[in-house]
Amino acid sequence: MKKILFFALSVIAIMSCENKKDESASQAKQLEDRLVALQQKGYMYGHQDDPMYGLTWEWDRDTSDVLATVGDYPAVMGFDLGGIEMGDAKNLDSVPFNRIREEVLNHYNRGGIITISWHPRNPLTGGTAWDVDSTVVVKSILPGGAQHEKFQLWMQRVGDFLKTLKTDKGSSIPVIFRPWHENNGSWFWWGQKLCTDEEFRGLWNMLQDYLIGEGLDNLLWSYSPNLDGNWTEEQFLLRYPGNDRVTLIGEDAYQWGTEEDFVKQLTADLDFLSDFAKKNGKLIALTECGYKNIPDSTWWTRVLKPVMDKYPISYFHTWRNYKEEYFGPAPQLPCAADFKKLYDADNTLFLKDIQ
Ligand code: BMA
Repeated sequence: MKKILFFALSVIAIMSCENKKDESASQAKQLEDRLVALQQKGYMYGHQDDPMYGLTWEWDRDTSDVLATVGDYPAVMGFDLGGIEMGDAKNLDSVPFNRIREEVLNHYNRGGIITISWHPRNPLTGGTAWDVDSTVVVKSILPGGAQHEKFQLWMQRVGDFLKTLKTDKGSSIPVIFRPWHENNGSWFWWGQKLCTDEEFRGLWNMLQDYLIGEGLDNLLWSYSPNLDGNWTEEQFLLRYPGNDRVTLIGEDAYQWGTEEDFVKQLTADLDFLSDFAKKNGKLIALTECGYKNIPDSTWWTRVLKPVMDKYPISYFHTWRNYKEEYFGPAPQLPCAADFKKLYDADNTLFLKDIQ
């Protein structure tokens, strides 16, 4: 009898553990399932700081250059935590963190998807994320490094903020989190020439293990290097955090040079990424993309869309619209009509398509 009772109690205990595990995995996993399902319908459009400011306005409520252009919000909205590590009230682009929290909730409530990046300051020099004078910054914050303790506090501040992203009922809001982006370039202190492959992976793991250890199970981890054009699997794997650590593989792809070069590189990368993702069961996205100030009024449908149409991407995300530096559409821009064409296409998804 005792044995039966013990067996029954053990089964109940195991089941309740399993339930807990399922529950704890559910926010990120549910978002992953949703992304997989949506990808069958097409690819979503995302925009950085969309409800915060635009070409001619800032901090208004319920305003968006994208909404004003096509009558719909982006499906994905992105926000950045740069500055949270210092305990600042506003991020590196003067966006109050309280406002980020508010807009994350607004967008989640309207059925949208959130992505968050982080441009932390340089923990060794105190400079910006773009301060690349020293090649020992990453080393200095890894365990045993002189700045390790300081960086613990920085991670804690990121974690503390992320923990506040909750619905009114108190459940965590799922977020596509993509730290240490564009790491194959050398313009951020965590970039290619600024640390070894091993140090980079150590950096990724340190942040991920910390945030997961803090109970943040609502983060869907996105690894997003920069446009490369020449990836081989061997080279890509040098800094790839691993299949157990990444759900979505993105790339940040801007046209800086000629259209031909951009299309060629983007096509090569998406060939590689879509193959790699298929083999490894991952989602892919253009986690950032664009053509600064969109000097070509037909760029969206003539250059970008034909490439995206060929690949199973989850979303493409343009950076912020800020006065002299903008990447998304706005009604007064020459590219507005073309962007509307992109919006009207069957395979592009905006908020109304995913609600
Ligand atoms: C860069 C630029 C900067 C901005 C940073 C973080 O690409 O847009 O002006 O501060 O992103 O948003």
